[in-house]
Amino acid sequence: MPNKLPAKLNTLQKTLLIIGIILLVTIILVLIQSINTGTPRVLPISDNVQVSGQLYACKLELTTRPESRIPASNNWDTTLKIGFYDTNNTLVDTITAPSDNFGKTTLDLCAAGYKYVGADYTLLIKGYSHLTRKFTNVRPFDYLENSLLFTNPNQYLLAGDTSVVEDDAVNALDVSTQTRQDIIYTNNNKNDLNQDGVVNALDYSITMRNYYKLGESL
Ligand SMILES: [Ca+2]
Ligand SMILES: [Ca+2]
Repeated sequence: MPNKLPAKLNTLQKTLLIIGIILLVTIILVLIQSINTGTPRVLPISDNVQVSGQLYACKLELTTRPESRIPASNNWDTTLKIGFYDTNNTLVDTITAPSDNFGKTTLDLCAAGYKYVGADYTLLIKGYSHLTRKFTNVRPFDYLENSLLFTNPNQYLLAGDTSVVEDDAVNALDVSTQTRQDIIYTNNNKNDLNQDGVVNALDYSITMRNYYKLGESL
């Protein structure tokens, strides 16, 4: 009997100690959670959150197709002069850039310092030895990255404007240029309209087919 009382006290002490430890750990965990996460704020239904802004394109990819190339595919490179006109037909900018064999021209408008917003534009696009084509109601700047295809047959860039006189017309000046002794039967790039590597009758026939044609304008 004399030994039972201390034994009971020890058991009670152990129980209290365990309870104390559990309470202490619980308190510490609650404190840590409240410090780290806090209490999330739930917006009441009456809160009205609005986000607005304008997106404009940084990267614009144009695909154009010069007519009558030999071979007909993967042979569409030229140098493009692209005029951007706003809804008032006011010239915003003119950009000159090469297109690759797939007809693609990639413009980084942000790097160039341009800040266009979403709106309709008219594009006047002229190839290296081609007449100007007009593309209306174009929205090139609605997305951060945008691609425009101008490759339908009625959108082909018409060839034959090769004279140093930049008149955006196919006429006698271009014929006389194309048949010059220092150009005919050479690989002169501007007069090799079909890009088969030589200036000859095939190119001359393209010029004659477009004779008297003019580039499109606003
Ligand atoms: Ca011309
Ligand atoms: Ca040729």
